[in-house]
Amino acid sequence: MESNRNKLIELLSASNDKYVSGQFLSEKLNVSRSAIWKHMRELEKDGYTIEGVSRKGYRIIKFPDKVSENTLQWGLQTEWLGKKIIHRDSISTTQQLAHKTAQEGAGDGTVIIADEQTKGKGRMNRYWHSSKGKGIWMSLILKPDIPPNLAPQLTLLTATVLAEVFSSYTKTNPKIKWPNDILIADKKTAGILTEMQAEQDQIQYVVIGIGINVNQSTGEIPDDIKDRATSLAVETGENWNLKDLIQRILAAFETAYDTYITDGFQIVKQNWEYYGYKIGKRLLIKTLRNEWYAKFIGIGEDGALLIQDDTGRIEKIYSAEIEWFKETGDA
Ligand code: BTX
Repeated sequence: MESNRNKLIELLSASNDKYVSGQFLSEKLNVSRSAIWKHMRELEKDGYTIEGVSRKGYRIIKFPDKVSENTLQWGLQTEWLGKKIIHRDSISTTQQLAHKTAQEGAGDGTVIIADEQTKGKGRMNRYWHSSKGKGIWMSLILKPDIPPNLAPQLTLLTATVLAEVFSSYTKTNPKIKWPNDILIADKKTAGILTEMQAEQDQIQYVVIGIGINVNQSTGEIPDDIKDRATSLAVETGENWNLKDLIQRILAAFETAYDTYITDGFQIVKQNWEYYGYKIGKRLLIKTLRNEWYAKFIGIGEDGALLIQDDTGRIEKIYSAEIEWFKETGDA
């Protein structure tokens, strides 16, 4: 029963908004046309809106708000990204399943997404809080034909995509804190974790993990990060449809990524600097070895952080080196 239902949704989704005849569906599922009709009524109980027109057939007009492989695929405006989606209600971390799926040969553009992560990962073994149904927790599997040392550029690219979608769709004013935090009103709304499997000079695959706080209320943000974290709902006073947001992000990502692969990093750099947090400010920079003041002047052609010290000398800092940077009062 359940599998027939899924098959039906799949067949209807695949035809987008075109009608699919009852005859075709009953042949495919090997059940009577009245059984098809009953399935449709059941689907409506699950939150689907289905239109049935005699001599034309059926089509789905509206999917339930719930995120699933089918609801995400329906209306997704991409050529290759998210053509395969794996959705889980709950998972330890989407990164792990993404690695496993990639190692088993998943195609470029496969998307792994979950309603909840029980062991969400941040960078350097930090945790990422990923509560059920409140945010977007997803990993993109990519196979870019670029040298492995350029992979960090993909983090910056992802950050610009999120900033653009937040700004145009949710009308917020996002800033990107180098290299991978998206801040709204100075608080972290999204984070990006890029992991890569590569041989010496060739990338096998990259997994880009994207975590976005969407519909948490202030009270739902854990106490230990409350002063540094926020959600789109807190900042806008509205709840956002996760499916719509995911689809917009995937479509925007595909466009930005295709442009990057053909034209290089220049446009990403410009977009990044447009949203860059504290560009032009004097910062306290702290690495594992050192601590000093310098002015943050932008990012380099390779994505490194560009700083200028008090003597005017410009230096590049890579993400592996920096622990944090903070604006000083005496700019
Ligand atoms: P990060 O290391 O920059 O940030 C982690 C730090 O951010 C934590 O130490 C904590 O202080 C704070 N933090 C934890 N959870 C949240 C949250 N929900 N909102 C704001 N701040 C938080 C950033 O790492 C990279 C995050 C990537 C998350 C995605 S989700 C899909 C994929 N799967 C997975 O396990 N990780 C990625």
